[in-house]
Amino acid sequence: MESVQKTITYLKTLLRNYQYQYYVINEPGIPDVEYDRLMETLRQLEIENPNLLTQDSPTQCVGGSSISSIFKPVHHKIPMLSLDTVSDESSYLVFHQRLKKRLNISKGITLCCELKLDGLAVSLLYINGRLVRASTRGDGLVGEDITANVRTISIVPEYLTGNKIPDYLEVRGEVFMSHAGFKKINQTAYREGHKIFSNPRNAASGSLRNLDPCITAKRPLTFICYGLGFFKGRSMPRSHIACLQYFKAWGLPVNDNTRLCYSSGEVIKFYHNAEMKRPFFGFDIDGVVIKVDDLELQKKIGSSSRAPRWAVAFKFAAQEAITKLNNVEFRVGRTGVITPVAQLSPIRIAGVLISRATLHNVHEINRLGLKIGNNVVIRRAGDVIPQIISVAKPDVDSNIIVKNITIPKQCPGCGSKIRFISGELALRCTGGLSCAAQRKSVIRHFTSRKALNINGMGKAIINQLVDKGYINNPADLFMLTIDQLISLERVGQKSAQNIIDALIISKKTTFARFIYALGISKIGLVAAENLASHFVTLNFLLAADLNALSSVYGIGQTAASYLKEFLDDANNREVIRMLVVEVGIYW
Ligand code: I6G
Repeated sequence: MESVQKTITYLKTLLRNYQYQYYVINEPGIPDVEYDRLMETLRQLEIENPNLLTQDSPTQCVGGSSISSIFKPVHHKIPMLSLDTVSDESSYLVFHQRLKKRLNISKGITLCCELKLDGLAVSLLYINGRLVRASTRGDGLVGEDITANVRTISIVPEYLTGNKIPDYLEVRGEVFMSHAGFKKINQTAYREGHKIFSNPRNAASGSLRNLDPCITAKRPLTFICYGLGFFKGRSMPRSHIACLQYFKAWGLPVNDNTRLCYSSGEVIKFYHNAEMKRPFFGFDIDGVVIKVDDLELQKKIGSSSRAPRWAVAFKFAAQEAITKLNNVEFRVGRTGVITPVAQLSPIRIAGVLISRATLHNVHEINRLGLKIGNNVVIRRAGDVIPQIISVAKPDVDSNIIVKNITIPKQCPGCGSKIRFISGELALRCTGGLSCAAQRKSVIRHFTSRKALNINGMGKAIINQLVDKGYINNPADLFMLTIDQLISLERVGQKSAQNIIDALIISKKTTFARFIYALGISKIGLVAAENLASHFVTLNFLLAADLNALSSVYGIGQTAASYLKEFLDDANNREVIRMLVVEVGIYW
């Protein structure tokens, strides 16, 4: 018993600490999924040991806190509650059955289903149709006065429009940031050397709870209403959906994806449909919210001190988890860009086993302060490649041994020098056509349709030819023998002969296709055509200096410098010589 009490006390302290980090200082210490898990553990322990349940437990309170002394306090006339959550169909069905039991009905209940936006709950107060105050949820009873900041959100009307506006209307909703807005402010923050936000919610929260409304005004915040608070001065409709329709008629933004459902089956269908459309909304949602539509019935069912009993958040499977960073591997792409790839202790996120995550570039390693051995927060959003969001706060396992990540000086594929391209924050191998790591993709590009268009030379064949050591660069293709081709899997006499014929035909090409086929970074077909018509002969192109290259129409400084570097490389020159002199490519 004593040890259960200790665990409960420990969990309460831990959760309060995380609530402070999340709601007050806007720096989530752990992913939502971990937070939810700790909360659920505490809730279970309290159910099993009801004598240890106290009213100040995080399980009994609304998540946010009004500890901040920066903004004026606002006392909510009606508490701004949180929502209970379910995260699978069977838990939802339990909620649905409980509703029916509470209402003592066997027939269907009308439920209003909405998207659950991942933003910040905000209350707007309109008196005689004019916005007079906006506040955060805070601890549910007392929030923060953020009126000046909310006034900068253009979608929030200063005056309501339309008819029959109540004298006193409190509207509740979510302030959030779209994916496009988030990308834009992080690009600006990066350019100006400011802090990068880790996700749109974090960006919305930081922007909204900012002391300077001029800064908030520059942030692309938006808002959607989801409910009614206190109101006076006219009779309101009888249902939640009708409230939303009134809001809309008064010029307040509402979400058009809201639907009425009449059975648990329809609700589950709505949930799966929203989950499917999730990557396309353009903003983050973390589930759907199901509410009893009839306001009288809502009243009848009532609320706990924390959440209404007539609503539930049906959350999507977690997209985040914590795992260990075991190593960072540096991989070479076709154009020589070297990308750090995180090797992780395998972990399942939304049913998919994850053991790798992209780190984009070396700057990302510094930005995240990553070290090998760190526990890291992984996010897998939609079909996007998993990413490392942050280093997890080592609250339990603080004795972990970590090791710095060494940035290689030589290409892991060919040992050539690596160059740091500051404009792109990228590492790039200077080995060009001779780099083993780039070999297969370089040759694949060379044979592709818009390049030399070598029929029958598919990916599987190229992979086998490189693996067997028959070819190392594009020029070697033309030295292949029928016997070598026949020795490959699924290549017979006839297809081998077809490949040889295609190689012969491909020797007659155009200067532009030849330039493009070399696979130089930033030199696509259009750039290659411009270069070909400008220089006309290979000799002129090979002799051009940086100035001459960048004077070509459509060739910028970056493309010119890649081109120059490529053409100056002795290995690349040798492959070009072999292609023209020994193979006899012509145009
Ligand atoms: O936090 C919330 C997000 C969305 C909500 C909510 C909601 O409806 C779409 N609805 C209620 C009733 C509450 N919180 C308390």
